[in-house]
Amino acid sequence: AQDCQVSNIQVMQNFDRSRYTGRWYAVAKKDPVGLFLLDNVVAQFSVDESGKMTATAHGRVIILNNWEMCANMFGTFEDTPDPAKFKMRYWGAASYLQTGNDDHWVIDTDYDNYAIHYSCREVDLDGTCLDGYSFIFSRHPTGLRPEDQKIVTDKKKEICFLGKYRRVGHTGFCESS
Ligand code: AZE
Repeated sequence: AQDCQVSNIQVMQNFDRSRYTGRWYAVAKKDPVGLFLLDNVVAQFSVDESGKMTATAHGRVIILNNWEMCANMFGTFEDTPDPAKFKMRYWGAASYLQTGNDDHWVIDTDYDNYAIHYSCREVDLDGTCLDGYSFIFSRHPTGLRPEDQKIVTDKKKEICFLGKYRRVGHTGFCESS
């Protein structure tokens, strides 16, 4: 079922952005090339009065000369013809943080427990993803429920990132601010 073509990746059917709102804890991530959120990653999704999706996220980062800090980030989402595929413009509360415009796809979610996010930044000449990142989110700071683990593993395989994830720790580093 998986030929690893970015254009063939199946996303969430009938994605309901209002059910996706609220707090999500990253429990695992696949990193892109370059600087990235290290751990303590928590995202908060909202839908405004006009129906547009926005999000905030924080996470521990190390920038410049080994300066460790909590990155407070903002994202706005541009809709596409597929309700589960967005373009995300993002920036940091501080100017020295990262800005970008990434794909933001919701691969699967049950809205109440788990969500699988995918973003390919660079598609290779053969149609596979050359540089991308992905978050596994949970509604529970303690991690995924055992009954959701197989679903998540199967989806990691479908998006061709199986074996490329690291666990995301939550130590409270970003909770003080
Ligand atoms: C995401 C959840 C929705 C909101 C945002 C997200 C992504 C944020 C980054 C941040 C990178 C920051 C760095 C700072 C030095 C997908 C978690 C904004 C990719 C590297």
